[in-house]
Amino acid sequence: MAFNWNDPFLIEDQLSDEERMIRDAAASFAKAELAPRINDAYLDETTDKDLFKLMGQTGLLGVTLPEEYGAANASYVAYGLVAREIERIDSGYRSMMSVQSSLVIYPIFTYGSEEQKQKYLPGLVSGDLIGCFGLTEPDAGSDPGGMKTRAEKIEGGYRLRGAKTWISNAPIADVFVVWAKSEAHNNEIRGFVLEKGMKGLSAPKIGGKLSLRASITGEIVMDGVEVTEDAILPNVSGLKGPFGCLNRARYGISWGVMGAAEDCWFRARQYGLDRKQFGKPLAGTQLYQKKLADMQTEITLGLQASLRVGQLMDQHKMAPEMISIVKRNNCGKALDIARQARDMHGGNGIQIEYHVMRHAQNLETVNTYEGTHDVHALILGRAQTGIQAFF
Ligand code: TGC
Ligand code: FAD
Repeated sequence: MAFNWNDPFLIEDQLSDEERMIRDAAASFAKAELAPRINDAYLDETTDKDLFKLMGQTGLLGVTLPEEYGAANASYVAYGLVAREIERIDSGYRSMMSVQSSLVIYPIFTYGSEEQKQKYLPGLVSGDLIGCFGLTEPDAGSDPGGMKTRAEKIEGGYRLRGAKTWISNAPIADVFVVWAKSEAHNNEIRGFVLEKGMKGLSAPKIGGKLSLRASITGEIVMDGVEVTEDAILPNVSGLKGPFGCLNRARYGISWGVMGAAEDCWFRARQYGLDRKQFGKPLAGTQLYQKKLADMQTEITLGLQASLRVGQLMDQHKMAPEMISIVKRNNCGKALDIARQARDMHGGNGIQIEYHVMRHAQNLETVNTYEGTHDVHALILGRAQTGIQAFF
């Protein structure tokens, strides 16, 4: 049996025909629509809203949802493969997709009323509506239980006050899934679906990011936003609501970052084959080959692990700690790989045309959001010792 250097464990053979088909659609889309846009979008810090519709038309939003909402009813493995292909181009584009799929479509589908599902899901799946997810606050990041946003009971509904920060898609969002402590429910955390244009709701852009520049980020300011009773997500309460969404998004990220890492690895390999110093290709030196071998090893192990977790999710055997292992490991490894690839490109490595430094910059964010590298270590430490070390 010949060794396949870019698929050492034959991941390809472990996918179903349907998964391969969705993966191929995502790869073609990424090549045709994302690759030509990314350099300008990154340099200019602009987000193309039309990409949501284009992703929707290609069937890449909410892929795990049933067909009645216009979705593909695909597996979690397929969702991971989509994330990998999109993040091969840019982590910001994957962010746009995964917030929409895991953090907006998923909670409305899982925790929403029938009316909420009918009202929002078709538009979110087609990309005609853009969604965002507000959990983090200026004083509550790793510790979302410390949130200050409050929902006060008023006649016929609720009045929301508070501020969310670092919210992907917020400035261009039509639909806002926000989490607040509800006074009418013993201050339990509850989810609310807000809509653009509501009185007291604004979402200013956060400018000046040196990372994830192609994905717009903002605040959500709720200055006494009044909503009717039907805005509350009826079927979940407590932190397990937002965490149920984060499980899906973190899992997708574990595949996505491997796509970014693969792009860095393939580019470093090719650069080393093309570039000669001291009379021979860089790829013919021991140090260069050691770095390529490390990249190949970490990516192969990371992909195989995410595939396993995806299969377990599809079999309803997932535990959140499994996802902490792959989110933490794959983000950390992808960040190391991107930094190495930047170094292996020498001076050219800092140029936008070579892509590797953009990936490295992006992965700084991905290693931080959805639970930092260290927070996932604490989740895993607690799971094996029974002692929580957060405080
Ligand atoms: P803790 O006591 O551990 O749990 C409270 C309740 O939540 C339940 N729970 C989970 N349920 C489902 N899945 C999970 N992963 C869960 N983790 C916890 C738990 O069972 C309990 O339920 P109940 O019924 O007993 O009340 O809560 P804690 O306050 O001690 O939590 C600590 C910690 C560190 C685990 C947690 O707060 C944490 O994970 N922090 C990280 C915060 C985070 O990930 N924020 C992400 C914000 S969104 C984002 O970054 C989007 S970026 C998207 C993009 O652009 O791609
Ligand atoms: P902090 O919690 O203040 O952490 C700072 C440092 O302290 C980290 O190194 C952390 O690991 C460490 N630390 C924290 N607690 C402990 C502890 N107990 N022990 C040891 N070390 C600890 N949030 C949303 O809700 N929705 C979004 O769409 C979203 N998109 C984002 C997009 C971008 C570009 C970014 C940068 C962030 C986004 N976030 C979003 C927020 C993100 O989830 C938070 O930034 C993240 O959870 C970390 O919170 P923090 O920034 O407040 O850092």
